[in-house]
Amino acid sequence: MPPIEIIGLPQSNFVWAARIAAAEKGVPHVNLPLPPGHPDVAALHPLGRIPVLRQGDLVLAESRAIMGFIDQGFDGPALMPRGARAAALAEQWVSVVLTTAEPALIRRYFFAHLFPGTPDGRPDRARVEAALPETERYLALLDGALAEGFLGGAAFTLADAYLVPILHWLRGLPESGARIAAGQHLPAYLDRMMARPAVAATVPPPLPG
Ligand SMILES: N[C@@H](CCC(=O)N[C@@H](CS)C(=O)NCC(=O)O)C(=O)O
Repeated sequence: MPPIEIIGLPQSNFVWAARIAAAEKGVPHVNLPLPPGHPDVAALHPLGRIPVLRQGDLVLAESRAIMGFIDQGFDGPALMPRGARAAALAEQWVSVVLTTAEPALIRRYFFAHLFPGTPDGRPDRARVEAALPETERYLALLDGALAEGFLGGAAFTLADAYLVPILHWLRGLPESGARIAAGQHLPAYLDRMMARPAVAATVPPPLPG
């Protein structure tokens, strides 16, 4: 079998989610830590984004396609339920995270800390404050959805692979860290997830700065 490469900086929540999926499935992979926009990434991804999966002559962009390929294409534990009803319920949570929670929590709140664009490099307080209400809202929503032990259910799915990197990065920031710590399910969930072998094996190096 040609080796599987998952291309993209390992700190990217999408790259990490894809790597968690591979590790949960028991599929070995190599990580090429290239940033978005790198010429090698631009040559493979229609939008120059990360992650990209490459295996032999197969090149796949978009984390959901990559994670679906990993789940469907290899032996190992199912990462999405196979029945229509359970699969749809899990997919619903994948979609909630991908389309609404992630942009609010990472792109708007977390990036106001990480990429502030301020002269002294300090967090952009105006952007942080503007993002806080929706950060609170999504963390409360996700907290409630963890009642059965995993996101939206009682077994690990790709929805959890997407959520763990987001929560990991948010736990390191003051406002979101406090909100996670105060959650009913979030702190124990994140501790349990971080202890899973597939997650522990793919934890990226700390973010620069
Ligand atoms: N829908 C894409 C999103 C990927 C994405 O936005 N990745 C970020 C890094 S976390 C990126 O490449 N950003 C660069 C850009 O937006 O140009 C997926 O699920 O793979």
